Amino acid sequence: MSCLKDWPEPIVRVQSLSESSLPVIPDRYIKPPSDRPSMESGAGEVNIPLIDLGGLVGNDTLFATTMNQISDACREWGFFQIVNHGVSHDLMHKTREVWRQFFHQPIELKQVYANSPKTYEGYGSRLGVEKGALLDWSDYFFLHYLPWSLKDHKKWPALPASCQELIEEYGDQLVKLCGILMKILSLNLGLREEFLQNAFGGEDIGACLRVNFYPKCPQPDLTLGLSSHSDPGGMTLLLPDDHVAGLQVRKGDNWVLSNAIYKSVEHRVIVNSIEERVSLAFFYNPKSDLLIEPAKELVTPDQPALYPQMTYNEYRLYIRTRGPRGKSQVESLKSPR
Ligand SMILES: O=C(O)CCC(=O)C(=O)O
Repeated sequence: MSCLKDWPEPIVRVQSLSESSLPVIPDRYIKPPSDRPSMESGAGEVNIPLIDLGGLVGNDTLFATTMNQISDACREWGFFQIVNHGVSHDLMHKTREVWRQFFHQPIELKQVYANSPKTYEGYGSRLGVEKGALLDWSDYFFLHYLPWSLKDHKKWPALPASCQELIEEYGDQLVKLCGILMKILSLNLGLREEFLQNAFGGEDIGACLRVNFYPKCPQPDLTLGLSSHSDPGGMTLLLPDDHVAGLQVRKGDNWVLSNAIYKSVEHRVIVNSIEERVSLAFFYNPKSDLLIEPAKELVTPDQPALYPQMTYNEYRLYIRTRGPRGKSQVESLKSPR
């Protein structure tokens, strides 16, 4: 696959479009009718699982119930909400707000961090490098938290002054939580508790943060803040905006390491004309050069490996070249049967 050097067209910051008070959005952001947000949602009938992780330190019955709830949510949804997860609420609030302040700084301060598709690190406004592709209504900041060799404070915002310290603290608490969840996910698959963490590279796992900024949009019914996709990594911890909704999830497909026993949810983000939205997606990923394949214990004659082996780097490059496209990218990799 070719190396991604630069964006195919000059980058336009969505925030500057929003702030210019255009009554209509440029054509590049108008999605085909089939991809536009549907206004009548069946959300009223659907209950996204909400799991109290406090149950993991409760008595045996509570522990077993909580483990089952997580197992069901991973198999049926690939997505769940958690409470009593141990991450400080004050820290979550401060980290999200410091990022909001980052995006509200003058453009010159943010442009210093303008990113390229080579690593995606920094301040960005598009995913994918296809010339003429339709674009999403959002800007973002992407950074590496782990491994240590990729973590570089010089690439993190120097302002607001507390930003780097908050990212450090937030990342530390999220890595701990991911470690706990990896054990639970392993046990629920009938694997040793350290299985998934080791398969991800043990101490050398990767962790990245993408902070999404969805500016107000004059025609939210024609576009998306983030097109439908499923995250390429192992697990994502999402901190949504505390008062502006936007995330939509679909009950969808596969997760490679578990040979599709666990789902990787397809999701997208809608925008609105009244309020901006900020979300923090923390990606817990396999070490980039490890070969990813299903756990041997989960492959049987009846359930052969669904995908060919590949490294996480190869897979991510595949996704990054074409940008978010629902599940089509993972589907296209399926082994012939
Ligand atoms: O903004 C959101 O709620 C979701 C963000 C997301 O899906 C992502 O960053 O991959």
